[in-house]
Amino acid sequence: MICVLCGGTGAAKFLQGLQRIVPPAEITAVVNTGDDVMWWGLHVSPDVDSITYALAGILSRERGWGVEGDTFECHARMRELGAPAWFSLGDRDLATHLQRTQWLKGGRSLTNVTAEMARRLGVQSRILPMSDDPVETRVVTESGELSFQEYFVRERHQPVPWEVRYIGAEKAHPARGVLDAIHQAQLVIVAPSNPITSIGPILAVPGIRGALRATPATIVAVSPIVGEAAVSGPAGELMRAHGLEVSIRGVAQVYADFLDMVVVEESDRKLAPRVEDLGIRVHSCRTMMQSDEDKAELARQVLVASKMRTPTPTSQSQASRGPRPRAASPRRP
Ligand code: FO1
Repeated sequence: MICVLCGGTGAAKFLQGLQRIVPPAEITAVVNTGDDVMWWGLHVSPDVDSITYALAGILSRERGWGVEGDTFECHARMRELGAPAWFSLGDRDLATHLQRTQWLKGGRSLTNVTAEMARRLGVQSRILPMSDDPVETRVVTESGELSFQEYFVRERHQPVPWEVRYIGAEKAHPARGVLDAIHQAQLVIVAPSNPITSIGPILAVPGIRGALRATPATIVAVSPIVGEAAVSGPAGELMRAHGLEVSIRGVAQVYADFLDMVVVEESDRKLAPRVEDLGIRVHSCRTMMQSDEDKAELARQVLVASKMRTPTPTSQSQASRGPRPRAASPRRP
């Protein structure tokens, strides 16, 4: 089983590639819920929905969120009626939020709702929210404190961020199945998502970071940073706000206490020594995901790179024996 820690758009594209090269039933996605927002009285879970739609094959290619070919009739009418409209919900997407909100009000957990949504959309992979407890990512900026969506969408991540907070994280518990997925995985992949606002909230849920440090699985991250900038979105500014250099070294530092390897864009191969001196291996390949083939090839490269850590050939019998006992790693006392 492969466990993937996921945020939004980059993770969704990566999973579209991964499920082309491994059986979808072997994938467990652990997804950030720090972006969740109550909108028009509905519980919207953007990253859970992006991952679910991606694995169901209905994610909008153009937007990277919401449903392919969706219309925005309700959104237009809501704007005419004076409702806030800076966060656009498509008409088909709206059904997800209506049903999720109904199910949650009926007492179901976000884990249960997410699994039911995925099942009804024909998704065979497991999709787990990081927690059923509320964790809200908030961004402290030069113009005040904003929710993640206010920062990212309403303000188009223009205000300079000073700090990111995960409100409620210290009281949150990993959703049922998350810790087991990390411990039982042969491979854990940190998707090419924003280390601060997509992966950060997941790592802030007590117990998850400890599980990553203890698992026998190989852990590989795909860098969302190429050169000194994010492939997309505000990851660079947010890393800088947290005192991290915006580079593959900065990404490796966020995950240094549990990471074995980082997969980086070929053009960053020259920076490998600055990551290897953290005790983390580097695999370089093409990481930009324009086409479906790019997505599948990147996923393939991650699997190849992770297997590189097994010096002996991974014959079927060995593989079926489950995870290898981990070589003592200096970073995991
Ligand atoms: N991103 C935008 O830039 N503009 C939007 O109006 C917007 C609406 C939206 C609605 C549902 C949803 O699931 C995602 C949505 N996103 C929108 C993306 C959202 O901001 C995510 O948090 C990002 O994908 C980052 O994870």
